[in-house]
Amino acid sequence: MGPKLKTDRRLKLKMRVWIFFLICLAGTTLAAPTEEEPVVEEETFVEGEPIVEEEPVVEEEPEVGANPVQVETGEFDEAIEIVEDFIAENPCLNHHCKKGKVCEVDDSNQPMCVCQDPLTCPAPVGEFEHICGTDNKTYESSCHFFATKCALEGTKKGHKLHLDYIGPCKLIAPCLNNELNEFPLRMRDWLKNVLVALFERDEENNLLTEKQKLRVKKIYENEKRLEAGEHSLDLLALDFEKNYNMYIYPVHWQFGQLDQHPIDGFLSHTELAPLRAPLIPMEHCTTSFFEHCDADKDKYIALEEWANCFGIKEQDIDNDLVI
Ligand SMILES: *[C@@H]1O[C@H](CO)[C@@H](O)[C@H](O)[C@H]1NC(C)=O
Ligand SMILES: [Ca+2]
Ligand SMILES: [Ca+2]
Repeated sequence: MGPKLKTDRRLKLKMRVWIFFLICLAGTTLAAPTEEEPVVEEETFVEGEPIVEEEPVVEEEPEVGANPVQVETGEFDEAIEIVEDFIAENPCLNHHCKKGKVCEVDDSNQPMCVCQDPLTCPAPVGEFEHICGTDNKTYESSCHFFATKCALEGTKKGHKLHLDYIGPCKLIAPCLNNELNEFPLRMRDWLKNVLVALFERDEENNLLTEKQKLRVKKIYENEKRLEAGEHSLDLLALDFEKNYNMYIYPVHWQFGQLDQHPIDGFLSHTELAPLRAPLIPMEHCTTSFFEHCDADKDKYIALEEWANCFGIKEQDIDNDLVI
């Protein structure tokens, strides 16, 4: 009943949350692998990108012009006609604005994107919608965050402000060197477990492609596989040594999941955000880990850097495994 057990429990809980999260992530990405449109979550966490980048995007249709009250007073024919004309002509209906902006029509009836007033953001349902910015300020929701960031556009402060993690800002303990070394051990094991879990529930869902299934099947059927569960760091390290081959594919697979916008063999801050932002509050070494992964400090994590971070040997790094 010592502190050891407590730590294990905490790790186990973290692991569950993590696996759940990764499955969701895999679900979203795999569900729409060919679509041009970026996955919404990824767009939410615009991080470290230059302001000039005006990524076109992604929200639901702006709800402009369809005033339900007007539509429902439909007994008055005139009213209906006016509403319909308005809808047909509203140039904002098909005009998408990036996060933090909304569409407005200017004097010559042209749609344009303007900064959203944070006061018009929906009230957050709970603390889990809060966002911690890199200014260590808590924002009520990502809508509030991006609206605020938009208002600062063009300023140095706005340029430096990014979404750091999900949840209210809190004290994040510094990551000690030995903790930093443990991080990839656990993450590697999680990645393998996530893939196996996807494989197990794949029959109806088609979460994995045939090619991916074939690779995971080998891991799944290997009797020497370390089953998902609480394992000491020593055991994880030993298993990595003994069953090294089982870890090669999961590491590549996760890279492919993240390298989507664009698919270029490099992970930008934005591409990493879906993994980073939910993880930081649970794993205080996340930021250090990804910083340290970017060995050449060019702000992108290349496949080689990524694989290296997880202890995959250079001769086993294979672009063809990223599918
Ligand atoms: C960030 O804010 C939290 C909560 O207000 C505080 O506990 C923490 O010390 C702050 N961190 C830094 C680095 O200032
Ligand atoms: Ca990329
Ligand atoms: Ca790099």
